[in-house]
Amino acid sequence: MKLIHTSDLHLGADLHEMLGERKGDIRRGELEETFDRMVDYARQNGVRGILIAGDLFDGRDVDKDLLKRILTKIGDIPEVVFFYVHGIHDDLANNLEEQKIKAPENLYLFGNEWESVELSSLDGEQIVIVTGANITMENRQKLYDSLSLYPVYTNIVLMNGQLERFAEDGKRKLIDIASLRYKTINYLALGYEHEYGHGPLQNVGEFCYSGCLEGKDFSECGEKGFVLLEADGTTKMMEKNRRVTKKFIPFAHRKCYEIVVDLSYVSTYQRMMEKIRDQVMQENCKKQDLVRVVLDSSSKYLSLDLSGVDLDEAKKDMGSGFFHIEMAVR
Ligand SMILES: [Mn+2]
Repeated sequence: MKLIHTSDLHLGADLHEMLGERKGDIRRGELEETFDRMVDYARQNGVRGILIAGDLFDGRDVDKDLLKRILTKIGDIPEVVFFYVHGIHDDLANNLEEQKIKAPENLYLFGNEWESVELSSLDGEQIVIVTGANITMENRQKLYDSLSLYPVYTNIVLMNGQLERFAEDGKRKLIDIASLRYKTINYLALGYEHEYGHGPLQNVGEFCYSGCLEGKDFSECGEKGFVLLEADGTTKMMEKNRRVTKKFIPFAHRKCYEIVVDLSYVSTYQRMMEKIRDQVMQENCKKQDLVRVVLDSSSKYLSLDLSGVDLDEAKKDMGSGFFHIEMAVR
């Protein structure tokens, strides 16, 4: 059975400060278009479920029209079931309550205690159990003790939070991997990190962050997309070692690049521009991409006075080859 794992779409994000009025609007629209494209992909490829591991929206206040459009898009394909836990920024259950809107029947919102949903393939041959809960400040201690799964099934668990080893203080929503290790989870679908990443849980299972679907700024560089899962959901009880295999699918419309240019032995402005262009070309940035060029001033072989370089001028000299370009000295 095929499933999609996604998170941190941040629909409705305000990108005007970085991109200006016109391009900010374009980019905000594109975040939504990529969501739509992913849903179309699900329909066209026989995907049975979409796991949204939080931060579907950029904030707790969601524009009513945006909310309606997304719910309509979801409701339009009843053959795909959507599962949702909230992230640190969004809270869809609250939006629906405040706006007095009913969720489509194929959208499942998990609550603050564990719930398990049986997802069967359309032909009824396969079953996967999707279990999820929102982590809150109140439940985050006891949540791990209360999770119990039936090992005869293929178990997918949906959560949003930071891995414990990266958390700096006690106030975060934490994913306690050590406590989840022996819970017979085949795949732990996580949201929070905007970068794709994964690791082992036990001999068969693993945890994975899908990362965001589109890079919005230069803290989100590199390939962005979703995770396509193939879950072995056989109902034959004899089968052991049920597996969920994953594949990262690059899906973003645009990519963000931060390119650090070493200016050692570069003595003229012309030579600097050549070096920038060479490096941008090597990185294979496309015209639809967002590029930030960082001039590295830390070299002890620096002979060009960077304080005398007009960055706006240099940006103009780069031409209008990209959707967005910016320059900085570091
Ligand atoms: Mn996020």
